[in-house]
Amino acid sequence: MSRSSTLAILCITALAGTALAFPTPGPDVIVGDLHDVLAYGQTGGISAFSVGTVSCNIGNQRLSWISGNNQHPVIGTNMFRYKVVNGAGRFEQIGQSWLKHGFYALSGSLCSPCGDPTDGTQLGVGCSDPYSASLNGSQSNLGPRSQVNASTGYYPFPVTGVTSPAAIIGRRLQVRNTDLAAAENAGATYFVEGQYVSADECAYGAGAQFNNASFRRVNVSFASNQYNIALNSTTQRQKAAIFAWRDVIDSTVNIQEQDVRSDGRFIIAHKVTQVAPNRWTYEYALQNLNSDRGAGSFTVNFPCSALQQDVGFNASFSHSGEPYDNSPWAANFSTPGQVTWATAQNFTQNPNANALRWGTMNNFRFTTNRPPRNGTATIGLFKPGSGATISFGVQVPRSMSDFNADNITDFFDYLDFVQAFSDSSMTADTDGDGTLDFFDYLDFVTAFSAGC
Ligand SMILES: [Ca+2]
Ligand SMILES: [Ca+2]
Ligand SMILES: [Ca+2]
Repeated sequence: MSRSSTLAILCITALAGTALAFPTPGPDVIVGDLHDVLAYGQTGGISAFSVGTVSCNIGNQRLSWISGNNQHPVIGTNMFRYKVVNGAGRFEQIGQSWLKHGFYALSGSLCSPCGDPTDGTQLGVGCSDPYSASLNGSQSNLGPRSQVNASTGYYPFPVTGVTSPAAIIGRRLQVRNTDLAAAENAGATYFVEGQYVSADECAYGAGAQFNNASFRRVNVSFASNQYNIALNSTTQRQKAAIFAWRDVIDSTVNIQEQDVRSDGRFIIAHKVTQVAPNRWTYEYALQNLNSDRGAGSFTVNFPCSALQQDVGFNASFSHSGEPYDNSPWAANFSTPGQVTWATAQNFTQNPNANALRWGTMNNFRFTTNRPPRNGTATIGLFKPGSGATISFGVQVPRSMSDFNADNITDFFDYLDFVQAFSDSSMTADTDGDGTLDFFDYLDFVTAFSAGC
């Protein structure tokens, strides 16, 4: 049995275990700094960048860094943007790169004094290793994401089956110009993210692989016919980019982490914003940190009395010969009481369907006439495995018939509505047009009869 397959099995064993209470020895790589950026220009409406990364080993054992086999880390970078659209904020992924393959670990002291220098085939305990933006953007040394299992850290090596990179943008961190243009993105805030994947640390289990992404704010500008990025602020270590929405932009954003048994982690952020007297925008962002199974659907409660308005979706795009479909997930309201966004095809129909893969984030949104209540969202896992879904609490639209907002529809709601209506209380203005009339009464009775 090869070392890599041994590691993969060990990793799953460790993740499946429950002994998380005590510190686990082992190597633990993090992104200590995003320290360097480059812009390469544009082709066909797409701009290319690269981001330099400095890794640190904060564990208590050395981390493998062997260039000639699959026992070295791979490094991905992403770009994200926050902006306000029609009164509500959205934090979206707008770009992704292929993966830099680590080839030699220096023995630097970025995170702590390096007391364990090595010959370059391992990252010493407490030591750091820098890759410049130029190295991370060197096209011939970049491999596809699709061949990497970010949960176990396994990938075949050497990389095969890839086509030559396109000039300028091939394999690099690609972003559509429309996602960068000042005119279309007034007031936007941009972030880059770096993430290391290492089979070696995964073998020691229980959490070392969940701190491998860090983010940093960048500024975007346009000059000499190309988009440029410049570093801003400082690197936020051990935080996936989705945390920037809450920790940099808006402290009221809710974030939770959901782990898939024997697999990896999803991070879900959401926020409900009242954008008009009778309108609320629900924004959900789902980042797949390192789940190999990926997500194939996302479902939230949506009562039949809720208006469907500005239903939206966003995903970043795979490129440069990755086999994945890039078509957007369609929203489906056909099941009463919920909305589900899903891939165009399931895993059986197409293993390369447009699933939410590791290292990427999707957004789901709608605006409706219903205020929020506590409800449920569900991730449908894409690849088969133990358990098909993960459910967790989020804010969802409250049904019109639940007039007293206690999360159930019963006769008290009817009584309370009739009282409010006869008192000329605007709480009974169910259609939100600012006047109380028979149409409001009709709307409520219709929703009440349907139980939604
Ligand atoms: Ca780690
Ligand atoms: Ca009620
Ligand atoms: Ca009305």
